[in-house]
Amino acid sequence: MPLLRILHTADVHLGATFGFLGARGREQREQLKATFSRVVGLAIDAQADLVLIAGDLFHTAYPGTSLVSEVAYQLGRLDKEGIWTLIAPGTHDPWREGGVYENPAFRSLPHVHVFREQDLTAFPIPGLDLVVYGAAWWGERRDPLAGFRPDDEARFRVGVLHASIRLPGRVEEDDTWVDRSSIAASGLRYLALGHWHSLAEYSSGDVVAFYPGPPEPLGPESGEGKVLIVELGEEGKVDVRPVRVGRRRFLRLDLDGPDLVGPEDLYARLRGMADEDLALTVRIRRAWGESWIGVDWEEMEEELAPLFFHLRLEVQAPTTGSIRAEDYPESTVIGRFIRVAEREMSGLQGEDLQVAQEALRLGLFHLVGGDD
Ligand SMILES: [Mn+2]
Repeated sequence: MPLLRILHTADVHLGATFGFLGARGREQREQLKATFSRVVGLAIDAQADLVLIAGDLFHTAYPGTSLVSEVAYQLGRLDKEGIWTLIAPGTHDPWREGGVYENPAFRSLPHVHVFREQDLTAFPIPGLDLVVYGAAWWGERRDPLAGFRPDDEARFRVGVLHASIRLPGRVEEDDTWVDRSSIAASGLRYLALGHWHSLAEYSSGDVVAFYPGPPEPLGPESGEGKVLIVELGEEGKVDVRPVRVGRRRFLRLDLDGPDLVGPEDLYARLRGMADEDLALTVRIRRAWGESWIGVDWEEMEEELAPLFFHLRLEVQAPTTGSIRAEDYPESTVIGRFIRVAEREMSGLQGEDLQVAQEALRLGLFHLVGGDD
């Protein structure tokens, strides 16, 4: 039996627009709200004591009224169950005069607290023997955990912050960061982080620290749509369990023409990946040569698109630099053309060479059927 159960989420980005999804953008924008509602449902079902939101709950500091009331309704569901929600404003939804976190809809919920200082502030939670330390992002480049020492008698101490981790040689400068040494020295049992968009652990010393990533994926490289259920037990025990709540998946697939038999093979492969919740971007390199002549890429994309949430085929256009003779046997027209051209060009220089290179480029262009 855990003594304290926390649901940790961050980077929800409610209100984000998804221009790159075209007509489907609106649906994903709606899905962010549906997934957030699922997160709230999970906190209730899991009988969490509190929910920590480590920044970027909203995509902007001034979201529209209907979105604010929707979120206030969701936080109200937690409030009614006596579940606390603690929010550390992030880079996208910073604490601002007249901004979203000053909205009466938030202030009227007794179990909701928004951190508004840039210094870590203690928020003791009555009845749980817990103090939550949090800060708001204010755009100053400093480590809010530097020199921090907790000053309380509580049994449990957790932190909530929107920040990068400073990783020497990799991440040195950002709008906000914490050093691993300050995490290790913080005396916190658990640090709930937000800002980086994928699930990652940065536990340091005895302090367990995680980024959950967005609960609903926002695009490629934005995690798998998970929240963390964090359980604090006896003797410093911390158990962290990721739970998938997101609906959509974003995937980028790189394919190389010479590894594919031809367009039918590609078509069959993509058909086999059909998934109405998958946004798939396929990058196709070097799809030129006999078997690819005359492929109508737009038509292929149109035919396959209904099998996915979103599908985009990015086809690399051929250039002389990207076509290599060794990809094409002498027996093929292109193979022979490249070899003859290279032989002719070997003795040329200056303007003659430029003219010959242009001739090769145009010839290849016609042979492989590139775009105009
Ligand atoms: Mn974010």
